[in-house]
Amino acid sequence: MNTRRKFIKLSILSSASLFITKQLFAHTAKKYDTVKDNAIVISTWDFGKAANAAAWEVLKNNGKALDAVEAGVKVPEADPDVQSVGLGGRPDRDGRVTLDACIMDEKNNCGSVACLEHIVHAISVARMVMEKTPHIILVGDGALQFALENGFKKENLLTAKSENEWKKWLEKTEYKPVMNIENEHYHPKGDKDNHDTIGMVAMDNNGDFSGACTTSGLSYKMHGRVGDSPIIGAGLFVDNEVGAATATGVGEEVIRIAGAHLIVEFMRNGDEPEVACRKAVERIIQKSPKDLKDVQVGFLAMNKKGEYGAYSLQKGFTYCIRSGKEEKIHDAKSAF
Ligand code: SD4
Repeated sequence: MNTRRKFIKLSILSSASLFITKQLFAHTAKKYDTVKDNAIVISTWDFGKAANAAAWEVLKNNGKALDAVEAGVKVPEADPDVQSVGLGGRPDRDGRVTLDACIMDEKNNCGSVACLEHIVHAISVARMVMEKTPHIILVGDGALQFALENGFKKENLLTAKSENEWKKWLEKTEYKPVMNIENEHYHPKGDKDNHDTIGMVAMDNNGDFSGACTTSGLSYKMHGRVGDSPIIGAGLFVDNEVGAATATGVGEEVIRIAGAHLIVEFMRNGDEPEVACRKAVERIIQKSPKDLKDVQVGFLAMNKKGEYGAYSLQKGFTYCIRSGKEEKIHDAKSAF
């Protein structure tokens, strides 16, 4: 073999081995990426822990954030003991359990249902609105009709426990929706049931975000009242370039400032999640025409780096986080 041929052969061999080495490293790097715990899920209130566990089953197997958040929030929806979401949710003042829910993915697809009755998994109906219709929001009878046409089962969501509490509330015939703060009338100190909506945000191993939010809304609200939870930009917002945010508490205050969208925009401008949530709470304090003494609002957010944070108006807002490294319930800082 002359020198030139040898040189070409060597060059081919070394290019091939470089290619193989690169492929090997690429493979290792990809594997490392996958196990380096991109995946993370956060959700509102203590009941978020069980919801996160279900979401984590999807995320840890490299599932999509969209599937994770749906699977996650279905847990409290199906739990009759969680009296602020889905089955067993507290009714409106007419005794009707009406559900609000929305879902949003990494491509800005979104779907929502509001004032939906008789269907346990409002979040799955919202997802179906997103995936099977040209619309984003279906409400009331139209949402129910759509759900039934698509195979959802009609159920009675009013459990004996929630019905009895509602009847007791009726005795006072005092119209004051119940807030999720410790309150001498509804949630005496130490009452563990002083929580509300589940809002959940997840990033999957691919680095993609989705969010879901589902609730039976303010207890004993006026029939037909819709809160922030099914309103994209208020109760939930996802921007895959930036992160996502969700809200819980008195929806009127969250809608007034387009809370979740505002937080994502604060993060887009460089704020860390907790700072963004705090600024949104401060915006409510600045702008609300209402007396906020008995009003709770909690915000929860996560950015593309997997950093997360929360902030609330009043003390008592908790949230849960689950990742490859951490499973924890946190107390949010508050303005008051
Ligand atoms: C709403 N943010 O309907 C929801 C849930 C709630 O107190 O009732 N929070 O306003």
